[in-house]
Amino acid sequence: TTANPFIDTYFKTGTLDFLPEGHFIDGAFQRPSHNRTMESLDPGRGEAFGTFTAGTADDAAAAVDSARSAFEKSWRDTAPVERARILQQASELLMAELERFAIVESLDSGKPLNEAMGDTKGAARAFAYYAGACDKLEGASFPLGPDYICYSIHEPVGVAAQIIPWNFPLSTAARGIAPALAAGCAVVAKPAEQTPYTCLMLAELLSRAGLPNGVFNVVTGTGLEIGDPLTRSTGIDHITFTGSVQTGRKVMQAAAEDITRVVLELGGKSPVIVLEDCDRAAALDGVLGAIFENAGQICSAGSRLIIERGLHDSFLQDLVARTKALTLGHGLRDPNVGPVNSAEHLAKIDGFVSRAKDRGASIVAGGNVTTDPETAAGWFFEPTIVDAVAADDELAQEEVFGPVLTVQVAEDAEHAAVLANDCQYGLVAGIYTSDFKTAHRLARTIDAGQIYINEYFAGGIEVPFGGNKKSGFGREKGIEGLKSYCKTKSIAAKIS
Ligand code: TXE
Repeated sequence: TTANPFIDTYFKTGTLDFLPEGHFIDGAFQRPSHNRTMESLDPGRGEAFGTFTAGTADDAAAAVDSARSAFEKSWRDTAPVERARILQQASELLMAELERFAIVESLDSGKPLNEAMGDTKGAARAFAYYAGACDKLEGASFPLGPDYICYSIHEPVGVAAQIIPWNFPLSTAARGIAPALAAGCAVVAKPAEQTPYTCLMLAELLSRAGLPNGVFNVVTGTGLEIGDPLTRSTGIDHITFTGSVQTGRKVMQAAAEDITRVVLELGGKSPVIVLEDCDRAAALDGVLGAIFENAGQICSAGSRLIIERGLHDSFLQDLVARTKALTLGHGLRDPNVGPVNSAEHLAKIDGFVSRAKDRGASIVAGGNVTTDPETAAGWFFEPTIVDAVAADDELAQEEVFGPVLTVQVAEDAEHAAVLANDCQYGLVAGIYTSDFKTAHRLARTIDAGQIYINEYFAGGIEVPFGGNKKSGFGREKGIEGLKSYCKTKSIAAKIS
């Protein structure tokens, strides 16, 4: 037993009695007449724990209509300070209901409960941050001389679609939904079919926070039946997509039909550079967290360790020891590393590692599919380190999206930067060194949207986030993330 009655109930019954059902459209849960459902699976046990609606293109269209009408009727003209009040209230409700959200998030995605708690706090923080920004969307005035008045205003783009992945269901939703609502947009969200629940719970919470009906809608179902029609809908003015490059390409093509704005946050293969003069303890913690948090299923995971030659042997020895000591288990039991999200995804990770083994890879930790040591169930992959990986090896180039770290040796800082840039992705990069000049020189040289110096995953909702190269384009978070949901209008008047 645990200290939490929800968790105890779940382990006894295999389900939770407060899982939402139906789409959330026009301010209420609605079950469409077709009554089609899908099962949501618990990755820690490999079994279903709930059902949800498998929507159709008609359901997606109903959600878009609801959003458009709410946008035009009132939301776009709601005073910013009123929008701020609602978003702040949502943030406070989320903090008050932290455990309930975190338990569902952990169960649905598989991630350890303390990580899900962190994600839920991050989501609450996103609502608070954008609550504070609602009434600060200032325009500018332009000096055309005494005969003119010329100024700009930021208008909401309209109806924004959010297509959300399964690795951070709640926090990815919040970082898109909060700025969209703050800007005055209405939203239709489509959570991943693997993880629908916290987005639906968020919809109900936003209603309680005072959000008018129809301003935020959620439709659940597959990418093909809900995601694709949303990207083609003429009622959608902005698409925020987080997911794979392959699907991102389809989203961009569909958006091109109607010249719809799109922000794409795609995959990564992010380097962590560790130089000889680094703070070793900080670097060890950083490298471990960068790849094994959320079992490596993070777009910005640090999946390529690039280490200076003189440090390689001793650092790797410590890293391997720390990696082998990590505990695995069901997310709700709060292990160091949880399961991966699905059987298909486990097979994908295993495919990468098996092919590397066939090529004679030097696997110095892990390397195998496994199960929860307590129950012999679930979809787990051992925390894995592969040493001496060539720069052009599949494992150093492709996103594995699992707990698999590659190691490459650099001769010096400049060589490390060359290795870091030798990749199709450019999302983030980590640098560990105590020489601030080297750190900032590398930060300028590396082609990535975000650089972490001496702490991986540093920064928060205040800091613009997004990728270069195949990692996508557009920025979320920060004021830049808010402006993404605005269109600037310039007004020039002759007054003489
Ligand atoms: O992604 P998809 P999948 C990477 C990671 C992973 C791989 C595949 O490498 O192994 O992608 O994951 C919706 N039109 N990332 O298959 O397909 C889908 O329902 C519109 C990186 O889960 O990109 C889900 O809601 N939408 C990543 C969302 O897109 C469509 C996070 C993401 O699914 C659609 C996740 C379509 N045609 C995976 N098809 C990151 N950047 O963090 C699917 N979807």
